[in-house]
Amino acid sequence: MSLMEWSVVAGAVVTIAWVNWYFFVAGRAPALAAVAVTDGGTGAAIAEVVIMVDGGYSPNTVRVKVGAPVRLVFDRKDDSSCSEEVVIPAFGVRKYLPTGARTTIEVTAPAAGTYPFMCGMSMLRGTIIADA
Ligand SMILES: [Cu+2]
Repeated sequence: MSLMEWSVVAGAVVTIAWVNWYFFVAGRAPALAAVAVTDGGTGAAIAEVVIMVDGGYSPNTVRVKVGAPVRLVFDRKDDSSCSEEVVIPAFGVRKYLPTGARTTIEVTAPAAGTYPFMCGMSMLRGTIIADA
């Protein structure tokens, strides 16, 4: 093959690699451990994690401890009607998220397992993973 042909092949390989990375790796925000902060009122440690809502949830996976209350702070940036509501079925939560504001939802996982959360239409999705 000529140098020109080799460079076309190399370009295609790089493009394919990038596309795979973009869709299969970059799109998945890493699981983020909930950060413990101290509750000023009771002095008890409570985990808190900020989840940015902007066409999706970032991070979209949150790790929590079974039996420990955790504050999910939804920080909504976009104004698409899709993300205006967040639903956490396992906890009976359905909450409106105003754009440009932080909405705090406190949950306590009763048992180890995964608890999905999603927008009102189940298009945007995230997962709470509870470990003992
Ligand atoms: Cu939606």
